[in-house]
Amino acid sequence: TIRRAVVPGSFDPITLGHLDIIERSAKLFDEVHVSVLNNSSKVGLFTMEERLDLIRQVTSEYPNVQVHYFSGLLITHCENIGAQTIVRGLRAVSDFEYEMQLTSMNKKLNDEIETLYMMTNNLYSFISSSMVKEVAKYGGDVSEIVPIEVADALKKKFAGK
Ligand code: COD
Repeated sequence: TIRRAVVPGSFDPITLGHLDIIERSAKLFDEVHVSVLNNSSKVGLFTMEERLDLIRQVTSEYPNVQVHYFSGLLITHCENIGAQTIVRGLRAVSDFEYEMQLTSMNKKLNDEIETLYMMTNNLYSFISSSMVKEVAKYGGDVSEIVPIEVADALKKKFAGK
């Protein structure tokens, strides 16, 4: 059987922390599906099309990585694409409580689908999309914490505001 993993998230926008988890997953699984939550009640900085486009650009060197969006339940999305595993990153103890709830609920919905946690790379443990947006908004340098394509996209976003 093909080992398929889903790496789900908001990715608003993708950071080097996310990319590290995706790259490491690509070594462990036959197929990695980076799946972006389309949440109509939560307006992000980047549109869905922009997020997908940025993720596709920065993962183009990995032939086994695919990028999609999903709406509704993550578990239903995993069932639809035939993924047996969800991969999540863990940065700090503060992530743990939310992640435990998420995993427990997903287990309840379908206990055949496993969630695997990867410890953040120490270099990227402090990075979050929200901080990246805040730093970029006020003109700070984010070129060492996001891919260059994302740094450029952030500059354009905030230049136009
Ligand atoms: N280092 C390592 N990992 C990182 C880093 C970093 N610096 N930054 C982020 N990550 C990891 C996160 O821990 C996460 O695993 C992943 O990267 C994506 O991060 P985000 O912040 O973009 O993702 P979230 O937390 O917004 O994703 C939430 C989901 C989309 C998974 C969740 O809301 C969901 O599944 N929604 C659908 C509805 C559903 O099924 N809910 C669950 C049952 S109620």
